[in-house]
Amino acid sequence: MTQDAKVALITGVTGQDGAYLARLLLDKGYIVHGIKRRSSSFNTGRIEDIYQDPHEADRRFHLHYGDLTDATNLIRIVQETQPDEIYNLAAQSHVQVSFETPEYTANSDGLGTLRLLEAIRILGMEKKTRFYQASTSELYGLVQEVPQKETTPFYPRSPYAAAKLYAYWIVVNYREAYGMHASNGILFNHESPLRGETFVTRKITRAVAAIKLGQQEKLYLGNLDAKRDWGHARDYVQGMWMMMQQETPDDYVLATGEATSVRSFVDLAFAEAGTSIEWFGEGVDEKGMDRVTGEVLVEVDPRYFRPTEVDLLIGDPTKAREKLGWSHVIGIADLVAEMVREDLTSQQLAAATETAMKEI
Ligand code: NDP
Ligand code: GDR
Repeated sequence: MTQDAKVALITGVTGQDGAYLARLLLDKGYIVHGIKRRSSSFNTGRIEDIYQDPHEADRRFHLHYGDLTDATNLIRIVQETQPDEIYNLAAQSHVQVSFETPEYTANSDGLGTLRLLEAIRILGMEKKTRFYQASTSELYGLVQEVPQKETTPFYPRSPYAAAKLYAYWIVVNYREAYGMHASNGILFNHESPLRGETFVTRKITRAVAAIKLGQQEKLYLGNLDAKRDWGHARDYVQGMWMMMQQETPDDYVLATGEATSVRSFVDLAFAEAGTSIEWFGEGVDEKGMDRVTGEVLVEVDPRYFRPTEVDLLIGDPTKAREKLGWSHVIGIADLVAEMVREDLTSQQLAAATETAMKEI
């Protein structure tokens, strides 16, 4: 079968982007190895449909236990899998959580990247293995320039962003020092129905579905004024792959070029479910009510405020468009519609199953 197939290793394969990227690479004929963490409960829900039983012949999707905090484990996996391309997507990726777990976040997101680069070097694979680093628009942090592009100065505003800043620069350094094909994708927020439930977009679409189905009364949120450049993960993993196919490594912004506030995202999500929201009050007292029934559906809870906030992220993807031929396909309206639709369907299904179980 796959004698000449390219081999990819994805860290963070059980996450949102890992799941989309694994599918994309399998569709392109790659042999895909993914690193998953040991967990006391299943953490492979997002990759269930591409999972292949170890007993299957001609298997192209393989999972390995591993962790970015464990150097010897990473060296062994890289040695065993001999990847042509490594996509380093694993991270403690929640900005607010990074204020609670700053040292762990630095270890996995910052030093974890170094460990993988060192694994490549220790094994003498600098000329064989290309490296993609999941860098982030959070590097821009405190607004220095709008829209943000590859040359915009960084100003990280969280332990997560500071850890990712180290990772960004160690990738640049290994590229320059050892001639490695290592690239940073500076990706602006990208979402999907597979988005983690505690990121704001998914928290909103899940709550809209639950409120619609009578399973939840209210949605509590933090800063409604924050603006993000939200795209769809499916488009962004395509850009990651494109970076790895370039003759020379480089750093690229992937973004839509359009920013939306958290408040407007709420409006769009409720509208998708047929509810129009009217806002009243100010600051922590601001509320969103159903324009028809007058019922308050959204409230601000300061517990979700961050010690230091990133107010506005809006990216300029010109370089990616000109050099990679990449641009986003799915806009904010379609993204919100897909997320709300999927959450309504899955929660309806869960409710029906629960009822059926009670009737047995
Ligand atoms: P997710 O949080 O959905 O996935 C993170 C993945 O990393 C999960 O598979 C998780 O495993 C794994 N992981 C976490 N810690 C470790 C560790 N110590 N060792 C090994 N694996 C670990 O993130 P996304 O898919 O959304 O993002 C992918 C990458 O892109 C991340 O690095 C993120 O920081 C970055 N990024 C994301 C953006 C976005 O908008 N989505 C934008 C810019 C950058 P488990 O499933 O067990 O928790
Ligand atoms: P972000 O995503 O911090 O941009 O990081 P998140 O969805 O967590 O926050 C976006 C904005 O919404 C505001 N917000 C809330 N956020 C959460 N999570 N929960 C709330 O209740 C809430 N209310 C308001 C936040 O303050 C923030 O301004 C994501 C992650 O995927 C990172 O890994 C990635 O690097 C960046 O995107 C680009």
